[in-house]
Amino acid sequence: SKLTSHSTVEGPCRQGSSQCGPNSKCVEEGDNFRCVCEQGYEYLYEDDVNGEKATCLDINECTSGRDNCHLYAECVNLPGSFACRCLLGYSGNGVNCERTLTCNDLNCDANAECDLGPNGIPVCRCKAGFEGDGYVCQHVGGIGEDCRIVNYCDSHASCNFNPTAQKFQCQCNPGYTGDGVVCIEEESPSTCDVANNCDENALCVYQYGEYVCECNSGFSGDGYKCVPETPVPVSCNIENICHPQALCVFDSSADEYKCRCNAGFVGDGYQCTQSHECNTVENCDRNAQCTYDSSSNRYQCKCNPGYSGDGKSCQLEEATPKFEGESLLFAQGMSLLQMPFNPTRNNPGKLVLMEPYQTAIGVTTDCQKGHVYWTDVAHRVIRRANYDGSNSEVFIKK
Ligand SMILES: [Ca+2]
Repeated sequence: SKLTSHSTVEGPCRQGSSQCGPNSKCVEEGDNFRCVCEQGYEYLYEDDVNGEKATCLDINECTSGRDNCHLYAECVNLPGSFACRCLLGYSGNGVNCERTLTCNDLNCDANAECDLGPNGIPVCRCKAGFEGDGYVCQHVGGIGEDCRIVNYCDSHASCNFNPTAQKFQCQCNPGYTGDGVVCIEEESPSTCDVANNCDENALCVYQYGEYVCECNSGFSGDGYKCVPETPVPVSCNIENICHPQALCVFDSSADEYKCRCNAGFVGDGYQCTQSHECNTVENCDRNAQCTYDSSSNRYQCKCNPGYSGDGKSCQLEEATPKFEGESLLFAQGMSLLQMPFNPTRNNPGKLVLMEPYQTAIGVTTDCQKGHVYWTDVAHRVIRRANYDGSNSEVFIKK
């Protein structure tokens, strides 16, 4: 037994322990040993004259995010460990912190006071002369108690000396009635014969033992406020007042029966006219589309691109020549002239241009560009000008 007790002490750590630095412990591994940092410490390796040397340093759990303190707690770093402490206004073990109640958090009765209890927890306590849980406190004693000691009178009452009872008692203020602890406003005795408070479209009449306001005929209301009666319109489910091209249907949103024009007709149900809008009638040309026109808030037929018309009839568009009136353009010697097919006194025809010494023949026009071309055989060139004769120029030289 002596040997066995010695064997542990005589293991590798017997010598090795002295080589382990502060905050570390020796761990045996077979015939060898190893220095291991104690819990809460970690190795810091640094270069030494003898090579690499390891020391064990405290882990700062607070700054390294290894703590489990509550959001409303502060973390305190300690050698080898850490601690959590709830912030001011919070209580708990630091891992769990709850807001500490204050007197402001409680809704004590007006006749109660708030104190901090033995655990620092606030408590409502009824004031002297009152009893209850602190949230509802009632006066102890009752009517007849001297109201100078505890004023339990209503807010519409005062504590007065009652000569009959020979003590101070609560007494309702003028205009209020009650025992002084509970006072209610006295009802105004003024009826319309005194107060003259009926609506201008009402009369004050004596009825069933009292004066009351009554609206004049043609008006409805309580007599103090009267409004003109509006004639109740006949509902179409009682009397058929709808247009022949309409049906009487129940409108659940308005909670009443309403006339509604049949499909293909538009109107308020009392007057319906045939709709020509293409969303109800397919009346567009086959080369048109029914589109919604936001400017007129209507559906309208619109000819497809390349077609023109009102949408109900669309024609293929063709490149229309730009003829300037119905006239004949011709050359005569040095001149180009324009002559209407039906000359009048005001429009007898005109000289378009004259080029000196030219002999113009073979006049033709480019109606797309509005040009007139002709040959000047005297100069052996082809010339060009605008329809009105302006910008006359040689187009092709000889
Ligand atoms: Ca620590």
